[in-house]
Amino acid sequence: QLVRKETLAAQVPEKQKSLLALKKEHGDHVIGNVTIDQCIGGARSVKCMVWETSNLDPEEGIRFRGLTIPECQAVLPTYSGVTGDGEPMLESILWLLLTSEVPTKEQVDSLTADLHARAELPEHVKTLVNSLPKDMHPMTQLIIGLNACQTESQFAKAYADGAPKTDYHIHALEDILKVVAVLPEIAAMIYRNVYFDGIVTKDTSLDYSGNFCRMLGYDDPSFDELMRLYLCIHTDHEGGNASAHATHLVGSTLSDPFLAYSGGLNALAGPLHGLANQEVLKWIQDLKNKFEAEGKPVNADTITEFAWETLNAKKVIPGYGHAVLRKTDPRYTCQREFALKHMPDDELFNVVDTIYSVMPDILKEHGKVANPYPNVDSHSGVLLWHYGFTQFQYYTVLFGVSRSVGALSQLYWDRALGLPLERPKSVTPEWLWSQVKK
Ligand code: FCX
Repeated sequence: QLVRKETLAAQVPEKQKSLLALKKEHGDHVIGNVTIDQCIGGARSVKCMVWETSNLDPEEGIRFRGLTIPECQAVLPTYSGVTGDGEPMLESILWLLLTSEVPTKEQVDSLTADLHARAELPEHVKTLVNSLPKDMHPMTQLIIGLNACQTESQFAKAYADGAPKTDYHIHALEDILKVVAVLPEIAAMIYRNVYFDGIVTKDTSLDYSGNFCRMLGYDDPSFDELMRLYLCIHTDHEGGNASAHATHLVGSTLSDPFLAYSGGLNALAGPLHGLANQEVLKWIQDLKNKFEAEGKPVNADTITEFAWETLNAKKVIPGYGHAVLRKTDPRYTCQREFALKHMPDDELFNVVDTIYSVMPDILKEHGKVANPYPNVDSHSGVLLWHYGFTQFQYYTVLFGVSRSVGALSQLYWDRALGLPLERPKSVTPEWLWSQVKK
């Protein structure tokens, strides 16, 4: 209620006016040019998308509405109610990304209640998710579950009923909050079905993250804090990453937020993107198994040997490198700090730390990688593993729950600002040759 009526909708006219003025008065101002390299090479650094909610600097990393991760940790409401004492609540960051304002604890609590009230899954979705084969990848199950929830779309209904385009953002917001609310429900059903007894137990006296942990079957307050951190830092990474961009692209056709975010989840499920977090754990397990079988310790030398085996086999080191970042990802750093605080002696944390001490030099020596430093996926798995959450095939689902918050906050603004159908120009190789042979 607060997000919708008192803060968010009131901001729309001003922002519409500003973007319109930019387009009208400076529409022909050149902000870059495109090389053949960029055209063939996945459009790296081509500036062709507006993104309200966050910005990624190659050196500094992500800022959510202008705030770095440490700044978010310092100012956003926490579950304890004491700002700075513990991790920000997911609802805090949802509020920030949607409205660009730092919420009060009271505002955040109202959003928690709102999300809990919207969380009920339709019966047909429960039946469908329960019928899925246990050996189907959890991300595939999540995507099927979310697509099936599309029956609830108020945006699709309003469009079919002839809603004016000036109202699209109002209907989109209803769907956006519904998607954010139902994702943990679908995700918990999948986890409990695939690995346990299928029973999901809620506790809506808790916040979004705490309740999600109970539904997954965890009741350690320290794990709740990890989930809060995890969900906050994975929300948004500006617009060009594959999951956010896919959501934005699909949404630009006026597909509703359920369908648009399902598109984003499909992109997240790739190993060069969100699936890298499961790949990191697999890489570490393979490393441990190999050297344990050979009677060797896991240390800097054996990690170096294993890294070169991976690179010489023409495979990537999961969790390292980035299309934009050129320094250690601050999402890695804050997870490392969490580990130093909560699990300094954990065996796998120490393996990850040792990998960090040798991998940048290995990748520099390898000579191909633009960024030899770790990204977010390099650290997230070992934190979950510490709490007994060892089912690493599932890890990307947690990323998927979180990314909805950023990609869909932006989708609200896409509709509020009336951004058009996205349709860049492709060119043929022959046309490219014709340009250089002129
Ligand atoms: N290990 C080995 N080789 C790597 C590498 C890595 N970690 N990272 C990049 N390279 C290789 C590329 O494959 C490419 O090789 P090629 O010339 O033979 O095609 C070359 O180095 C140059 O790539 P680069 O410009 O550095 O990186 P890109 O922007 O093309 O790709 C990703 C960025 C993230 C895809 C790449 O670094 C990678 O594959 N990393 C491992 C997977 C991973 O961790 N993904 C998660 C990223 C992120 F945090 C997220 O979205 O979740």
